[in-house]
Amino acid sequence: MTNTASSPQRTLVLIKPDGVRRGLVGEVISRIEKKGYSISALRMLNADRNLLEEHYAEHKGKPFYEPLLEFMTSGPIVALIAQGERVIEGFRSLAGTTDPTVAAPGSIRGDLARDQGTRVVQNIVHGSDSVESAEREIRIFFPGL
Ligand code: DAT
Ligand code: MG
Repeated sequence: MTNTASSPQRTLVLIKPDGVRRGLVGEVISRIEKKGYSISALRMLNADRNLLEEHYAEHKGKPFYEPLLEFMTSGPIVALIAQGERVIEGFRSLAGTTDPTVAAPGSIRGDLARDQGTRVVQNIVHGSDSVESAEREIRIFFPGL
């Protein structure tokens, strides 16, 4: 067989401060691994505002933008790169829809999160939504990778 395989698709996953506070780092990583994706980089950090402004640039000006930055700087987060065929849509499916109240049971957000009555939705994880976003976000959290 000729080697026509391209490099595997990558996505940026963040385990947000609510996930870390609640001790769900292992649970989230376990779901990614059990699905069959591999983790090629991993770090825990206290994200500063500048980094998050870059990451969430598309949401600037929205009513939940300031609460989102405040929430994301409220404690440590875990950033990781997951890879595999169609991992971008695969992880978004594992994560479930943005609103945890209606995210499908079986998904990370559907099983592990709910509305906390806060101005920003707290939903455990972030996952890139396109190849362009994934590569842009990976450069922010893992410069050089
Ligand atoms: P996702 O994280 O599912 O890609 P997004 O990129 O639209 O969702 O928004 C980023 C985060 O901001 C999301 O995970 C939770 C929060 N958020 C989004 N829409 C919101 C809303 N209408 N009210 C409050 N928080 C919101
Ligand atoms: Mg998004």
